Amino acid sequence: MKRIFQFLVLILVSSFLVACSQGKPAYKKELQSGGYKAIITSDQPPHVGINKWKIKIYGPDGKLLTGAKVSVNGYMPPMPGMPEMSFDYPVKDKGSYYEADVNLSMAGTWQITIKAEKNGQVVTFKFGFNL
Ligand SMILES: [Cu+2]
Repeated sequence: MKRIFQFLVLILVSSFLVACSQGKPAYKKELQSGGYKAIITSDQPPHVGINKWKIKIYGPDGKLLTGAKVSVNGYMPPMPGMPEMSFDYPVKDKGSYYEADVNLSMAGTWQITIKAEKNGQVVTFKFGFNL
């Protein structure tokens, strides 16, 4: 009887853990700019290498901004013995979100600029972090 109980608890706990890990992205970043909002999510926290970011953009009306031309740039300021670096990452339009392969090639300070353009309107989101 005790073993059955332990088994049931184990199943309960493990299914809870699975549900948690599926529901919550490892990385989430919310950005605001001129009434627009961008939400970045990823299965992994920022790391050296290719970071797959899902980017959802919302207009001032709160609705998803679809069909925009989105660009993502990563910039690293100059370091001792190293010039500045700037990369434009590939971005795919996935319908309800945009997917960017953000290649953070080394540890250090990164500044990310996300631009979305639609019908002549441009919105720019910026943020930075240390890797
Ligand atoms: Cu550097």
